[in-house]
Amino acid sequence: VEASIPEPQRAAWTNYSPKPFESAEGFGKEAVRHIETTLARSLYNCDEAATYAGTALALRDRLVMDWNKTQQNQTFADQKRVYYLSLEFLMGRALDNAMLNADVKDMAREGLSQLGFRMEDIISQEHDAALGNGGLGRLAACFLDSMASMDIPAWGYGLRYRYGIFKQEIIDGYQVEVPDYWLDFNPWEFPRHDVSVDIQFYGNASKFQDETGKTVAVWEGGEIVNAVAYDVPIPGYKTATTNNLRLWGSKASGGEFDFQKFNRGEYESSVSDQQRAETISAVLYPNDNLERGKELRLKQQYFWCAASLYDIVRRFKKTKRAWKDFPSQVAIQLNDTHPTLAIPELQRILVDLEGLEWDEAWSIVQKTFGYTNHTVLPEALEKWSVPLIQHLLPRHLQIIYDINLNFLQYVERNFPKDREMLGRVSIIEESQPKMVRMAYLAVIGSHKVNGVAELHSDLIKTTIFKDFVKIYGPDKFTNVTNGITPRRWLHQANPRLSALIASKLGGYDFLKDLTLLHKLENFVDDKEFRKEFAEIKLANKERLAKYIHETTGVTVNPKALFDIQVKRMHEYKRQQLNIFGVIHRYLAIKSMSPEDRKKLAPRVSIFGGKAAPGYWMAKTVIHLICEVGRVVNNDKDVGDLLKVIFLEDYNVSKAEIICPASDISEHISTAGTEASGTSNMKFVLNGGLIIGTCDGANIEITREVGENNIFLFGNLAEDVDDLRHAHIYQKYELEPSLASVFDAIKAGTFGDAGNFSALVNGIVEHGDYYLVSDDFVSYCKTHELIDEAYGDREAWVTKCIQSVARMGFFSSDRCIDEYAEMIWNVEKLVPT
Ligand code: 4GP
Repeated sequence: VEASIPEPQRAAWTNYSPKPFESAEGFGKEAVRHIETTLARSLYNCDEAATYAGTALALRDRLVMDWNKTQQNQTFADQKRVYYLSLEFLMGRALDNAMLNADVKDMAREGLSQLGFRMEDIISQEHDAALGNGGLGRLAACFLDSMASMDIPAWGYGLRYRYGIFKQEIIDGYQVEVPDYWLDFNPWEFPRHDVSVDIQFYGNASKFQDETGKTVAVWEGGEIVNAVAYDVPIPGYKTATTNNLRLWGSKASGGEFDFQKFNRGEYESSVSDQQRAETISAVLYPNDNLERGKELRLKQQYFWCAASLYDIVRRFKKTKRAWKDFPSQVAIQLNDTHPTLAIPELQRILVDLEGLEWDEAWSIVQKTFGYTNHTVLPEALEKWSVPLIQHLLPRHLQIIYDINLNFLQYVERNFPKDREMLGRVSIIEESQPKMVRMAYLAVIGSHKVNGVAELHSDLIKTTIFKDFVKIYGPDKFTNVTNGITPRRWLHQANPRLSALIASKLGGYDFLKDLTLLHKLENFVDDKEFRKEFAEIKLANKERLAKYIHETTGVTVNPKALFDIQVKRMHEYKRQQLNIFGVIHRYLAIKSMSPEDRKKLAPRVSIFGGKAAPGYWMAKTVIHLICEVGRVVNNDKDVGDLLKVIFLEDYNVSKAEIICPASDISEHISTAGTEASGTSNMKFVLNGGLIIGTCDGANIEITREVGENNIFLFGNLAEDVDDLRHAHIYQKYELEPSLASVFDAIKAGTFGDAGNFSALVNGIVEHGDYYLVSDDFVSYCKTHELIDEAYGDREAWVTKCIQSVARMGFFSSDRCIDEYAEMIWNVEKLVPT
């Protein structure tokens, strides 16, 4: 390829090609050039927003050079690529990450200071890219960072939502949802108007025999919507590798609007097609661990899968390889069942459009896909009604039926004695209406299925996919325990701790190989190190205290024990257990003598998290937390002993302030419900301990950090079924301590008791599905142990340091290694 361009032309090009800045002055020049020319602002009207924009554009120029080169290298190298299909990418802010990964943050800081600005103020101008709900979307973002940092040729594919997850406001103690329009200024995306593809919906599917007697399927009519690519560069840490995240936006096919209608004066209806089309990528569905079969959601899924596959197939076809080579060039990972339609879509492309035989195509499909399951909660398992798929994607329904027929015939041949198995494993659920079970389709169409922590991966094999383990054997199922990127969640969120670690370990290599942290064990008894470690924690708590004061008006004591639970609001995550525990503590303080109060360790209970807009019970819990805060924070008897805070609008950039500031964080789901959890890892990596149930990754965290360094409590997953059964069929006496909490609520201590009756009754009268009452006593006892342990501050610091030293396993780099080896069979491409 290079030889095709004449030497003088190449030399001129190289000469004119921009060079990355290499000093504070170099950065300053670039930033000011962008502020003055790209943004048309000047010294006299340049505020922080404009300075952010100039800084981001200067950084972006750098990024783009590496990005272009990476993409070119990947094309020339022509090796296997990974495609990570995720309906959610919860990226957070990009500027700080870009500066750190390119190792130019100090230069930029100095340059900004010369211009009269503080780095922190500029960074905080950026709007979070919040294209996700919670753990699943943030995991995808961590994986992108790891894949780029590890030089894995990988692309992310997602949707370019115009509105990400809503902004949460708390008004009078209630959650109010406000749309999050984040695209006003987004320097991190590149519209690729030349990369677009028409996507078909509705219409009719029919089959006929061609002249050779072969059956041919056609899908005709219906509606066409155009998918346009928006590319986002994903820089690796201290490597030139810059991967691509491609997000699809929807547009009306064939132009802006209907000119004929416009010319007839029908202005409103002339734009309606355009609006209909744009609706597809307009907004992220705000549900975490919950699926609701809405037609627009299914449209989003197909639109994104079809556009992505078209793109992947087009790229493969350019290599002129035979179709049988497809799986050795392409690995597609399905992040949950949301992209499952990619399976019938690839089959359709291969059979209907490329003319392959069914079996040959199907073998390619199965070798190409891997599927990650993120939940066993029944309400989160996706099912789509057959009539809806029939209507929206008639040809895909035929294909799904054919996949199912072949699969069931296979099962019947191999398990002739278990006739009931056919009904159990069929992709089609024989309900009214019939439903397509997407998880089954994903299992059948993939070569590997993985859960996200050991317990969870065991559970999927013994519960939802039990029959499939019999059918395919256990090797199809595996585990990849989740991880987090240490670049964002240690280095960026907690620069002082990162620097302290680097000073002891002789540099920042641990950010690329987190297992090096184990060397910190050598410094557990090092006085200076311990002192500085504790000082950093205090400084991080002061930073959070300042933020709490600014946003809620409440003053908290940074020396108090900070007890934090931030995550989506969900009954299974049991924020209600936490707030009941807080009320229990409050009642205990109220009944104490002033002398006893003096002995008590002060606490700040901090909550944060969004409730899905339609999830009434979760909103009730938010309201209870806010009401308890209102009462407790204004109670003179209590003073500093207890403060209760609800932080509004929890998101990625806020997590970066919150995670470094915990003494204790709460991961207290009903055992067997939290697939992994990842904030547990973030808090421990930042030198906080955790209270948790034996659930998800808590179990492996315990294995790594040691039982003495974690506060575990509560019933085990294996006991949950029996306990639930007992609640329904046996008379249940409420523990006195929980009963007095409920009495206080019912007495109106925290406002109108009627507001909380459903929450209390769910436990007292309706079976206590999440086993709050079963775990309450051991939960409160464990908090007493925490108070005691925190009293011995030296021992506490030892626990924290040991825990940090033992968190090496939880880097998302380790996850990517495991996926690459066990599932993708993909090699690194190190930039030259
Ligand atoms: C989440 C799980 O609830 C969480 O335990 C896990 O850490 C995370 O995925 C990443 O694997 N699942 C979802 C969901 O967010 O919507 O199913």
